[in-house]
Amino acid sequence: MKQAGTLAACVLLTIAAIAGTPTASAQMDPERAERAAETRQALLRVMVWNFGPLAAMARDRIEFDAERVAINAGRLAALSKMLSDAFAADTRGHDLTTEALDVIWERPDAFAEKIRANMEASEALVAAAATGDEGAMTRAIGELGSTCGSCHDDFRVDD
Ligand code: ASC
Repeated sequence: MKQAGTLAACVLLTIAAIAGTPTASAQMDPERAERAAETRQALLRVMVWNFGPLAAMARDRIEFDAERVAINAGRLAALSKMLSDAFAADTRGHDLTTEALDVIWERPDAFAEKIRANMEASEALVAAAATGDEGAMTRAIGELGSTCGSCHDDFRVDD
């Protein structure tokens, strides 16, 4: 009986190891997970705050302001570099208010590639802003926005 119990425990542990299913308790305490989620949401909120006006300019919804593009582009390039650290905490298995999908931590290379594209596109916008060419800035804003959307397609809960 004791042996059967030990065998059952071994089988379960092996299944858990193969499945690689993270358990909340094995990861981090719930408060840390909640803070991690809040931090990445805050980062993305500040990114949206900086990108929003640029998207509105590119869509001709507000007046184009090259100086504002240059300022916000610089901020976005800095913020983009924080994404990988902000998502480093694997919060799978925690009960959180989040749109982050588990696939972020299941396919870290694919996620890192999305971040790399965002960093590159924000640097390209900084470069476009330095030229003072409105057309170049508008195109670079569109390309930066599409890196946001491309990541959301695969790694964020559908709206
Ligand atoms: C934004 C915003 C996003 C991106 C995305 C572009 O302004 O909040 O998530 O642009 O919509 O595809």
